[in-house]
Amino acid sequence: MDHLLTEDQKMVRRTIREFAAEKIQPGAAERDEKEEFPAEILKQLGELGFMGVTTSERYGGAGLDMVSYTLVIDEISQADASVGLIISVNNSLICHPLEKFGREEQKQKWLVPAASGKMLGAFCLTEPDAGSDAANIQTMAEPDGKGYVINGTKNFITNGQNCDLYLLFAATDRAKGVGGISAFIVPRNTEGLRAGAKERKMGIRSSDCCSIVMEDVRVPVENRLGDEGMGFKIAMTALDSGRIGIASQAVGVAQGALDQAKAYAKLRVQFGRPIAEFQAIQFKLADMDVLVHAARMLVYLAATKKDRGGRFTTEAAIAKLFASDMVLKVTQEALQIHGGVGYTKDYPVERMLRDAKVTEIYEGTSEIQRFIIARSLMQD
Ligand code: COS
Repeated sequence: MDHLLTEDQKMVRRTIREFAAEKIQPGAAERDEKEEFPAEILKQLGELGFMGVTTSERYGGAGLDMVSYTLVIDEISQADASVGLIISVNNSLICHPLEKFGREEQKQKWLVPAASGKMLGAFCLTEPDAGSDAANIQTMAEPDGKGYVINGTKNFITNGQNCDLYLLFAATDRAKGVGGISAFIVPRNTEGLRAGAKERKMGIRSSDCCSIVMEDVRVPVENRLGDEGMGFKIAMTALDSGRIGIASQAVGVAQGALDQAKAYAKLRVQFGRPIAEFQAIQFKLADMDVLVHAARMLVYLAATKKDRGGRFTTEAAIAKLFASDMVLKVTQEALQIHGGVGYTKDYPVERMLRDAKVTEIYEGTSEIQRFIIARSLMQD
């Protein structure tokens, strides 16, 4: 895909590739094992401008395009998918909606630190009874004259324990359904808000994920993002970008697994020669390469559509659906090529396979992506 990239985009990719090889990849297995949050890496990524890749420079970001953003997530995820996720959430689900929907004072107060890596954000939409049915949120934000009093529980919140601010969605008028949901910026140390225990996950283990419980959490009116009732649209708009980020993450994990499988096949000798010389293995590698290329192209199509303006909901859903299905196939084949050692923690492919699964689940399951794609087909 190199011929599709500008010199600037290639330079971004070179920078993040070098950083990932030197600073992210070496500790990835240990962080996964210990479920250790990569705080120091995030600080350095912030200094390089990668916490707000597409955020304009005047708000502390790098001011780059969406294609560059996908390259950043792709390269990071080749080294460590957990870091890829943390960065993707802060970029797509925090900085993007703050820039698009925030008032100038909100941007100065929250976006500038979030985009420059001084604050980390978490996106609080999901609830025990509102997963795929995101409009069914039960968390209530009741006006109290000065602002709002929020009560409710969120779950599966990425960055929940380590963030500085939450972008939180709550119903301000339940009778209005989807049109009665509003978005709020809530600092983590707000009284009445508590982060629950860290989920013990199958993969993406160095990114923390927990529930958030709110009991009479008071939020001033100036912390409402957008008008009352705009929350659902803000969430869906953020998720459109988020899905491109997750698709890029899947492409990165798959590329990482393919590279590992290729290297191992060249080294592993059976029947007197490296297994890479057997057509059975070469064909597997060829099929994996085709899948990674195809997914990366779909990511590129979605990102360029966003860069050119206009709605890209369907393109993002197509990229995420294909890439998350693809990464499972590719990581399974990579492990198969490794044989017995692939099933051990001595090689990174087992981690990559565990990390891959969740791309079919978070930021909209594959079933939701199919629903979005089918609905758009029916509207044609
Ligand atoms: N961008 C802008 N606006 C959007 C939008 C988008 N991508 N998607 C929906 N909207 C708007 C619609 O235009 C509609 O507005 P109007 O009433 O003014 O027409 C409103 O939001 C309601 O949309 P819709 O009718 O599509 O809502 P549904 O309840 O049918 O929900 C799905 C649609 C299923 C697509 C949505 O709930 C969804 O994405 N669910 C998955 C949630 C998710 O990804 N969770 C993961 C959380 S983060 S790990």
